[in-house]
Amino acid sequence: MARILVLNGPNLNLLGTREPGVYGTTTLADIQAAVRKEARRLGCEVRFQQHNGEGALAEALHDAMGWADAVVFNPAAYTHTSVALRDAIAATRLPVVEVHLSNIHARAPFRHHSLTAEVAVGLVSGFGAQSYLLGLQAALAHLATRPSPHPDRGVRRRRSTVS
Ligand code: CA2
Repeated sequence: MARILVLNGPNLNLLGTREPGVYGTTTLADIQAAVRKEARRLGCEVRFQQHNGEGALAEALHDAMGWADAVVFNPAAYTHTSVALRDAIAATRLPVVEVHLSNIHARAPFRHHSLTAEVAVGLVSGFGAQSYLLGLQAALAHLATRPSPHPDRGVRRRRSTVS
């Protein structure tokens, strides 16, 4: 069974409690419940982490190398500023699907560029909480196209037989 880290960056712990006009009324706990339900439907394991600090996010990515097959990551404001997280993603060599609640390209110009998406396998942006479900689906679809880095678990390709 594929194991997926769903990782959230700074201030996303405030979702639903502050600035509902920008980010809506759905809380991070609501999103996690929806992702857990989707994970059950898709047959994968999900673990959640949220950190406000860049170092803690980098450590979560390092730790994921030891157990995760892929990461669904909303780096929040660090998306646009963090060379450290960009390098951490590249160093882990884990497939990372970047997700955003809002469409970052429809917002202020400073949000248009993502440093982290440059090293992600792809980006889902603009679908609210649904972005996380689409991100999870994308991560699993990506894993299905390649052999698992963990031979004892995860998504494995069937060995073809030659007669
Ligand atoms: O749209 C997204 O998911 C973002 O990653 C959200 C970030 C923003 O900096 C990115 O450009 C796009 C901001 C997350 C802050 O969340 C808050 C939630 C409630 C109150 C205040 C901030």
